[in-house]
Amino acid sequence: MQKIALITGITGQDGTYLAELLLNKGYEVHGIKRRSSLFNTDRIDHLYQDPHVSDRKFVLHYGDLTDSTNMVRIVQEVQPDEIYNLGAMSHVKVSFDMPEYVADADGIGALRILEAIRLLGLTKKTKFYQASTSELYGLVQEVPQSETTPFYPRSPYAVAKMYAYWITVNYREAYGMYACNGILFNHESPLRGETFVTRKITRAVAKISMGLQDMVYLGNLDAQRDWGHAKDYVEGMWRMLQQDEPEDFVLATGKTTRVRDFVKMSFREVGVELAFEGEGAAEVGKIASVKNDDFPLPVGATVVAVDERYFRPTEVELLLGDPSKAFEKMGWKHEYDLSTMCAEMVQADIELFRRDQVLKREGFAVKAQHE
Ligand code: NDP
Ligand code: GDR
Repeated sequence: MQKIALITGITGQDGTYLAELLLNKGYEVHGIKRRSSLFNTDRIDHLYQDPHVSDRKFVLHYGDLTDSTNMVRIVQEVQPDEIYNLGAMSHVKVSFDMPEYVADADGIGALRILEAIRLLGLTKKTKFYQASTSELYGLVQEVPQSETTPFYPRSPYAVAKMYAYWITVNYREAYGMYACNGILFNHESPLRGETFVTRKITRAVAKISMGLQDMVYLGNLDAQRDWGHAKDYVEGMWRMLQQDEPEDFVLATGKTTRVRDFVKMSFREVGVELAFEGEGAAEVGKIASVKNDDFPLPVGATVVAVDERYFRPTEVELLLGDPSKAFEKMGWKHEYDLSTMCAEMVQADIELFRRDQVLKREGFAVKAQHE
């Protein structure tokens, strides 16, 4: 029997990789996309099937996690075997600017889907995956962090995700639903949103190396993250819904890296060694030696500066996950290492900006997007 999956957040990084994975496994995949004034399906356009084609395997529905009736209608129409709730306003810093909306979409959004499953009598049919996060650990209580580490959320985003975490556990216990939380540590890829730190860095490195940008402003360079590759992590999400019993799992690499080291690693990919001056807020990074002769900036040029506008009112300083439960029970482990992923991201961004480079060379204005 062909399985049917419904993915919220299908236009995002993880939604795209998960849709690809499930289509390859023979699933019929439905996704919820938001109405926007411009096309917002760039990442999934290669999966698109014209609505006039019969027997489609990839179907998009307009919807929003803040709209209960819309959720009920879509779940009723699709009758999914599996729902992956990946939709969220997922930027931690931005959540301080729009906390109420984030509580609604990221917190109550999960409840809306769980209620749709329950009210439609699908509790025995439909399995539910909640995109929980290592941000739940927040202020360090224990290292490494595992399924039993206490939570201490440090942002409106994390607090909203904490509600979603517990309501998922509660519906599992109260109604016997197959519902689980994947507590995922940071995962990145060439499809990562442009304002998350890794992608912001790899984009900047690509542009600087191509003469399209002079420098990049960053926030806290001392934060430490357990970074994996999104492709590995969507495989773990799927495995969580294929177990005999629903359980919550941490997915992580078990290694942590400082933001500054990711910056160094990324510049190394274009042949540049960076020396940082001092530590902390006033720090300015300078090129110490330029290895490639044709690098557009001189030795000693400042390419990284710290700007406190990127600091968070409350920061999560250290994330380091213990993925041993996922390995023991599901045989899951990460395949990509950080330097391979970093190289992939920098090269993908260089490819992306080749067009801009030609335009600039021919005298056309090139749009700057530094956020
Ligand atoms: P992205 O930000 O790339 O994607 C988020 C998706 O959610 C987009 O498709 C977005 O749509 C959609 N969305 C936003 N608001 C709503 C809403 N109100 N209703 C419906 N859909 C909405 O996130 P990722 O792919 O990186 O992450 C996927 C999920 O996993 C998120 O829930 C995130 O919080 C969580 N997570 C991510 C981790 C990571 O490191 N990537 C780690 C742990 C958890 P649009 O394209 O229109 O904006
Ligand atoms: P995070 O990811 O907050 O961990 O949430 P992000 O890449 O935004 O930040 C990681 C760390 O880098 C520091 N930082 C900067 N961050 C951004 N965005 N921009 C900067 O200029 C910058 N400079 C330094 C941050 O302070 C932070 O410490 C991601 C999201 O995908 C969440 O949805 C997910 O739940 C968690 O990962 C796990």
